[in-house]
Amino acid sequence: MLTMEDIIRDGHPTLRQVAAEVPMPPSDEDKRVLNELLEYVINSQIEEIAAQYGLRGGIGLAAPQINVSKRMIAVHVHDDKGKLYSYGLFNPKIISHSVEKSYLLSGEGCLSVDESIPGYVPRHARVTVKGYDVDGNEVKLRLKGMPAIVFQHEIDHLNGIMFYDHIDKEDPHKPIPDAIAIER
Ligand code: K1U
Ligand code: NI
Repeated sequence: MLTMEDIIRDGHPTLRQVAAEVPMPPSDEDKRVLNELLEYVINSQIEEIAAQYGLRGGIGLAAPQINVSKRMIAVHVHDDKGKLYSYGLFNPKIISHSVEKSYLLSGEGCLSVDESIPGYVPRHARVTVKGYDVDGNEVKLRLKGMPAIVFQHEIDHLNGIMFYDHIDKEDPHKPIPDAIAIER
């Protein structure tokens, strides 16, 4: 199983690379890595397991964060109605998005960034994501709220983009016009 020792930190060059597409159908090795990513985020949200292995809680993880430069992400997060979005995806792609933006009032965190970096991270309020599950079946998801934010954060990792790249450097809490503010 993955632990924090497997997660590379800000400054590591892999986090700035554009990750490679995963050939479909996926190899057994690529399936193993995808399952490990999802296992990490699930385990990290179970208090006893997180404490036992020193896992920092996470709601998403992307393969480049474990120094695997391939297009794979895992997300395990509830929306504001309590609906669980638990997915491991190969080659996730935003195929359409709203013009309207949203952002987390408390800002974003990242398992590859040890310090907290305050500021608003503007995201698309709604996205449609297409990808492939661990068995190579196509998956299409319409997302809003927190799940939409997390998928965009993870897909950014596949393109070498960190959440703080989106924060206004002069004024981190500059109002984002017409955007939906999300509390959590
Ligand atoms: O990709 C990552 O580094 C994981 C990151 C994902 C993320 C956080 C916030 C906004 C968008 C994407 C995290 O999971 S940081 C930890 C976190 O936010 C959290 C952990 C446990 C419970 C609730 C939140
Ligand atoms: Ni991150």
